[in-house]
Amino acid sequence: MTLIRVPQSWEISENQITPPEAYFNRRRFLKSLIGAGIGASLIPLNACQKSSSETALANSLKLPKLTAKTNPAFSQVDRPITEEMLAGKYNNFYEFGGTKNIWLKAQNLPTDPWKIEVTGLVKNPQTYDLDDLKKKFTLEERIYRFRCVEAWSMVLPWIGFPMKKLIEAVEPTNDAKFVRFTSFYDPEITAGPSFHLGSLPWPYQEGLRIEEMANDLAFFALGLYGHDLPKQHGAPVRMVIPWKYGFKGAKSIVKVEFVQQKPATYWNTLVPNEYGFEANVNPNKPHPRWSQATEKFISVGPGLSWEIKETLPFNGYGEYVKDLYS
Ligand SMILES: Nc1nc2c(c(=O)[nH]1)N[C@H]1C(S)=C(S)[C@@H](COP(=O)(O)O)O[C@H]1N2
Ligand SMILES: [Mo]
Repeated sequence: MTLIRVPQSWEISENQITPPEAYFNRRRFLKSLIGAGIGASLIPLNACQKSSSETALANSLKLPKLTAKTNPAFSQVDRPITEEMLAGKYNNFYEFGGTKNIWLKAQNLPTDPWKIEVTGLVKNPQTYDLDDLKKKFTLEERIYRFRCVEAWSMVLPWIGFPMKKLIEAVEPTNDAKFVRFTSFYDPEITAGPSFHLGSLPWPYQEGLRIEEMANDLAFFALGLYGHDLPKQHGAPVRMVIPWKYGFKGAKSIVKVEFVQQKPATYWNTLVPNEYGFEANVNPNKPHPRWSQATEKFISVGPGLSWEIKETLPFNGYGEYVKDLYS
């Protein structure tokens, strides 16, 4: 499959964490501004690029408050919560480019108004806007471990609701076996230049077995760090599946479809031997190009550094999900 050539430029970012100097250096910073179409007005500010970048980052995280009671079952893990300024500038959101520092480009994501269509094999199809979601579902906070397939990890305080509540609301029929989740996609807005070249399988889609979606851990996040979800993290609503690799958690969800057959998913379509449909975190199953036995835990900012930690089966959530895979 010729598409396998396409990922070469991002093999680097998968294997290696970019040092912060690299993504705050002058050239890249200017390039990212130009990419976002606002370079010209900021170029005279050479002298304070780093601080204006920090300010822009802080602004991208300055969002309306969204608070909810912390679910006592998920109120802490054995690691500190990752600092917000660090999580907010180290993202994967390929619609905006293949590097980690897409936070600025992601600010182009239009999130208001937003609709999420829930459809397919259900008795009660629904279209929700964001207010509907906030009103119809009881929000809670959950502190979850987060593990990317590239072997970096964080701990993030999400605000949202369990996916099983959505299942209850729409009542899937007996034929519904899988669920397909679709991310926002508009090539005018989202595609970074290199991503126009190959025929990539946009929009980004992910899938779960319906039993996985019904597991208590599976979560829709509308917020993070006590406020609305930042655009770089997949505003205004994204999936969080803490026992699976991060790529299973599609961002900026516009559609949820209950279906009979296993849906095709983005990374699995692109590189099937590297990114399986199930993608449970598993220290004993190496990725074809690197080990998954350990991970780089990113917690303290503002500079990027990490601690090497052992990876846990199911990312530490085995007690909740073991029955799904017996
Ligand atoms: N739509 C969309 N969702 C996505 C991705 C993406 O590129 N596009 N990347 C995935 C990957 S690989 C990871 S690790 C997480 C990163 O989430 P974060 O940037 O909020 O930490 O988002 C996932 N969801
Ligand atoms: Mo990832």
